Amino acid sequence: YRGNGRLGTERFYSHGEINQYIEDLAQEQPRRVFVKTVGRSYERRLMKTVTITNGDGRRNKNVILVDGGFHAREWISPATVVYLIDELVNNLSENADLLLDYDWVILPVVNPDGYEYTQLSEDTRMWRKTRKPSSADCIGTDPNRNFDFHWNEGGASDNPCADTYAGSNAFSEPEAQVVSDLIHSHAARGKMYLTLHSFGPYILYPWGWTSDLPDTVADLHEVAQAGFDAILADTGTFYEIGSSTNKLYVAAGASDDYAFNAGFPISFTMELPPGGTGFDPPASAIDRMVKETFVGIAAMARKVVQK
Ligand code: ING
Ligand code: ZN
Repeated sequence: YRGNGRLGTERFYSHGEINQYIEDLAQEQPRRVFVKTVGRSYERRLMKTVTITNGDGRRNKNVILVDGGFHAREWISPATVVYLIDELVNNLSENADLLLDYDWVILPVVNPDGYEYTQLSEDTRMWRKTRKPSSADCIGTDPNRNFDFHWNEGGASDNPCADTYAGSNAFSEPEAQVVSDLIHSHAARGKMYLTLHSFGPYILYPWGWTSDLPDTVADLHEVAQAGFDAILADTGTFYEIGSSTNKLYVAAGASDDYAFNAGFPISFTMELPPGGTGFDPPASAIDRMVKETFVGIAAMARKVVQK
């Protein structure tokens, strides 16, 4: 890449390139950036988190946990996570408030096997799930239906060939287990969990398993509103805000419900704007989309930090 600590927004990157990029950042800024291998995917790809700090050496700060790439075809999600990493690492002066009392823990690609599969050919471009065989005839589980909270109670399929297959059991997928471990290891100091999907645009909060709203819905809505306002002012993109079930559909076993239940007081699924057929904005759209989304994420984080 460019050697200025930035990966660039002109194209989508492979999982290997993204891993290499965060390793390079950690080498360049060893006091501020820490990479950890937190697991392996079914096809044994290394799953690495990057933890970004302001380098003051203070330990046990609050945590904002971000992931992307749950669903293979939603390439704009890892691209946005990469840009978020770029900004937090290389633009400390403008983002200092976001790192004063907070560390950011980021997993750019939750489903690397699926992500790589969609990069193979036009035929595989729209794959959603993981790549572990789910039956004699079919492959893959929906990692965002595989979490052990009201697992498979609605909006998920028992059919191993379906795109929303919940899995043979909760956490049947190593990739979902990795995210669960991250959630639990950071829950005590976790203030916001953010998972990036495509496509919306929506900022969704729990619950996905029921149409009931959490007791703290006002807090959730207030933080989401900060993101909404910032993005609208920046580019005019109009997000919708609400609970997953009420804005979209019932979907039990998703990661945001799981993180919220585990102790993250703010937990969002951000569905980025559509492009192409919906899930596949072209490379020419990356720059504008990732910058717009960063404005929203920063505004939401600022609201959390000020609370
Ligand atoms: N959408 C999400 C999905 O997993 C979602 C929507 C998020 C539902 C959180 C429930 C909870 O279906 C996409 N595009 O993946
Ligand atoms: Zn998705």
